[in-house]
Amino acid sequence: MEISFTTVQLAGDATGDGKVDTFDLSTVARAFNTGKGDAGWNPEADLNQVGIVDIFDLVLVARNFEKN
Ligand SMILES: [Ca+2]
Repeated sequence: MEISFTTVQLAGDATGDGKVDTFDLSTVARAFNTGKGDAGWNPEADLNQVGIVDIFDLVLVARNFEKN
C-alpha cells in the first residue's frame, strides 16, 4: 500500500524535507547576513523571501524547530 503525503510548506524548512531540524539551522546559519548576489547566498535560506538572510529567517527556524 502506498501512502501519500500532502506537502505542506513548513515555515523554517529551508532544506524542503518536511521537517525543521539542525540541517535547516545550519543552512540558514551558513548563508547568514548574505543578500541576493552575495557570495554564500542561498535562496533556500531566505525563508521569508525578502532577499536577505537575517535574524528573521533564523526566527522562523527557531519557531518551528523539531516540528514536521
Ligand atoms: Ca528541513
